[in-house]
Amino acid sequence: EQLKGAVTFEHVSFRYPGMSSYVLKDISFHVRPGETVAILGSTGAGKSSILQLIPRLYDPTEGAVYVDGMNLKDIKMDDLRKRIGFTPQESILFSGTVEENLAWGKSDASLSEMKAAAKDAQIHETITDLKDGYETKLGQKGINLSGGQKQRLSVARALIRKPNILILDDSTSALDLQTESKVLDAIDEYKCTLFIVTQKLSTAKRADKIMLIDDGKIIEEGTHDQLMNTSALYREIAYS
Ligand code: DCP
Repeated sequence: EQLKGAVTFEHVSFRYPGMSSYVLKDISFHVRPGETVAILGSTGAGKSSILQLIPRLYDPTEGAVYVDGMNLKDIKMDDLRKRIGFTPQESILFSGTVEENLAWGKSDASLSEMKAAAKDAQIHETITDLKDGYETKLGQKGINLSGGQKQRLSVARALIRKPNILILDDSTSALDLQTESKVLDAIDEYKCTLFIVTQKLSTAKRADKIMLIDDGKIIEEGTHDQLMNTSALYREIAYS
């Protein structure tokens, strides 16, 4: 409960275990509690690699990551897991009911908590329209969801724990602009620090900070208005 959600990267360089080349090169930034950070960049630039370091899926090869001034290595993994919501690029759903999938990682979640999160993620109505509602089986022995539905279910799963830090790694890419905007409006109410990988200008515009990543480095940083003024590269993305 104590985490506020400030995130600091200090000269972080990273290479995957067993690899010789660095995928992140001297990344430094500071995000204040409650800020929204949009991360943009072409494929393979290192966006996912940056975000994976926050829940400690990997540790930096050099440098350090701090949350609320504490080195991540000094925070108990259990506390991190409780306070950080992370939806990976590929939604991870398993063969089980909607309810079981939502509660994954937080087995004490109540149905009303699940419903509240599902409403925020704009997936509640889809669920109640299913044959057995929240008890509907997914996967091989059940029904298949569309890409966008899977993404919203993963977002709901992350919201259930009311995270201080929420990381959406391209997890709203399959949503139409209007639905995505509703999801982001609801997330605003959680007052969490939000990292969102996106290709959408409408999402970048909402952010307190936009980070443009290329070849493992932050090449531009600022708000939409600032970057429209200062960055030819950002303008190129904005008008494309
Ligand atoms: N990489 C790797 N091993 C992994 C994951 C990635 O060697 N397990 C490499 C591939 C890229 C670099 O790291 O050269 C950066 O990959 P990212 O997934 O971090 O890049 P992005 O998230 O920016 O790319 P995308 O938008 O395609 O997800």
